Amino acid sequence: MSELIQSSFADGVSVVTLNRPDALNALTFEMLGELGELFEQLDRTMECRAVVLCGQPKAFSVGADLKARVAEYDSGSSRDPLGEVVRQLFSSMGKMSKPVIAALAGYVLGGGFELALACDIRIADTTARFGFPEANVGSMPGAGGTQRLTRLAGPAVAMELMFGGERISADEAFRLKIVNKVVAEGEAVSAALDLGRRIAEKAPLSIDRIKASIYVATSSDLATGLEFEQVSHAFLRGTEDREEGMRAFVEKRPPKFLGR
Ligand code: CO8
Repeated sequence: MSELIQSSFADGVSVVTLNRPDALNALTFEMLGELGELFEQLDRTMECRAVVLCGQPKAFSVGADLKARVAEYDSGSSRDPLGEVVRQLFSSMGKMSKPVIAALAGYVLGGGFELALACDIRIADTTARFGFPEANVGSMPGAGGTQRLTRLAGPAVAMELMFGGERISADEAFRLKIVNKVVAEGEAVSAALDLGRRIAEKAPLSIDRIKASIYVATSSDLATGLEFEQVSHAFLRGTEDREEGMRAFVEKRPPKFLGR
């Protein structure tokens, strides 16, 4: 792994850092490929119970690297390898068995905003600024932004942000239900870590099934969602961790979950 993506692990939580500060974390093919590989690896790692994704103080990410895109990928209507990688990666995040929490500061623009929307939970500090400038350069959010933001904040909000391209503050993003929480400058990562550690204490299969059920709720009718929930609940009833959780409660001790 290059220095473009850094990661560390403690207390059941992996912290993944986008590390291209000179270009405000503009996303390149290489970075996205590495991020995808790392997420795949973390998804398979039992000890990792939650992931915090963060950037740099000045930018979570300003989106696609426009310079690289012009130089390498700008081939009109032909294949779009960056688009393919980005869509695959962002969709895979929703399918991971553990939560991905975005810790946001500075610019959260374009594809960087779409990356934040592909996370399960967003915590922003007061410096975070959100916007979709794609229409300024003759493009549009193409990495799930039109779909994920609409589901999160509704069509009118999505259209206003994507038509106008204005940047909004962290407080405004909170008011629009785009971020879960706003914290003081420089504290997004520690707030996301606190949440990650709390999640890491829970039964991992419960977290996995809750996440999957909630995603089904955002993309299906009620009957389908209720059925998925019921099947997931029935699955958990047969797990060792559920037995352990109940026993630990009765014995007044902390549970020891093994993900079985
Ligand atoms: N790509 C490459 N480099 C960038 C980008 C970018 N998107 N944004 C900033 N940089 C670079 C600058 O060129 C500059 O580098 P250098 O010093 O070598 O010239 C450095 O980062 C610092 O930038 P600025 O000096 O401009 O910093 P400012 O604080 O003055 O301004 C802004 C910051 C407002 C963020 C400004 O740089 C800007 O407007 N950047 C463009 C942002 C943008 O348009 N992003 C959207 C890109 S399109 C997109 O993300 C679509 C994703 C679709 C995914 C694929 C689906 C198919």
